[in-house]
Amino acid sequence: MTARRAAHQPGWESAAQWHSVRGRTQARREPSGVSPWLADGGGPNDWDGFRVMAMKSLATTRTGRAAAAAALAMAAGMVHASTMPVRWQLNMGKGVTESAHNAYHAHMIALWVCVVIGVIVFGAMAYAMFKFRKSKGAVAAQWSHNTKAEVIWTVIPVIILIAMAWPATQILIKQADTSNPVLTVKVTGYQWKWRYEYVDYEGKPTGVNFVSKIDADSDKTRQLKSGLDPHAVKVGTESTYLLNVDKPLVLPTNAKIRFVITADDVIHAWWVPALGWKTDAIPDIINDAWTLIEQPGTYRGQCAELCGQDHGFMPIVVEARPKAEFDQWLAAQQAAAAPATASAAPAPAAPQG
Ligand SMILES: [Cu+2]
Repeated sequence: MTARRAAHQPGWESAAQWHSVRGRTQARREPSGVSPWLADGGGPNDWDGFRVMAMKSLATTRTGRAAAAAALAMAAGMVHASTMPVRWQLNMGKGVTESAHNAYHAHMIALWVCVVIGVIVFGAMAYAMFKFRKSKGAVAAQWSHNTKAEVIWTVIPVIILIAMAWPATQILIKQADTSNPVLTVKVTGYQWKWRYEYVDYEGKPTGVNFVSKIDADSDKTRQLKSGLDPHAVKVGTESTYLLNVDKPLVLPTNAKIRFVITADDVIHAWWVPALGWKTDAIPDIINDAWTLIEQPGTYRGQCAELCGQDHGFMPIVVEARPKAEFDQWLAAQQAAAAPATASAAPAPAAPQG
């Protein structure tokens, strides 16, 4: 890794300026300085406070559409930023969906249970070692079995495990229920790109279908002896080397989206951490999953199954937009696709990378 940016983060003033200059849609793609996996992130950011501020300004003033849009965009950027890993981040991200929150909470419960058990067990050990040390004249007891103690130290962990498994199972059952979606998207993995088909939306087929592959900047930079600096691959100030695509998967917020996931050559896995799950994409098998994205934003992921030489070069980008914007986008895609499907042959289904 090359030298990283120090703790400096762009100030909110500068982020605000940037957003208001670049406009809402672009701004939403902008992480406002917090880095992805690779990059040179900074320390903790006051995202939540700023989101509240942005929302308040939107809710109370309602004057100046540009200001409101900028505030929303900054809020979105912030949510986005808070979903991306930052340097020295130890805990998992909270994500932007109910599934992600559930996973986070289950993880935190398990973590605290482990912490309490660890404190009790190691505390008892430390106490025993100190209190009953040889130099104080302690003599070891000679018994080897104590049925009562053995029952206790078996039953207590069983109760703890059941207490943890019960809510976790509820979460898994909920996560498996893909019924009644507003939108169904078919995701197909190829070496080394993704195809997204908007199978139906609000009960109607959409005909929208495209391939999403690594962006040109990352692709040029990754070539052997390209001489290009991966840290120079950016969207705004966000380092997006190997984390950006030519065409993102655009999705509506606050709508249940069902994914049917498969592959056309080898096994891939579709994974966007902010959504809270990953699902294998297996040839001849359809797996399904669902999501409901709570916040507009750009959420990045990658193929999570070793799928060949370019496995590391098939990123995923989800762009979540409010329903009205999504509807507009979908209509534009349909309009663009209509004449093309009438006159041209369909795009090749399984191009080689
Ligand atoms: Cu793959």
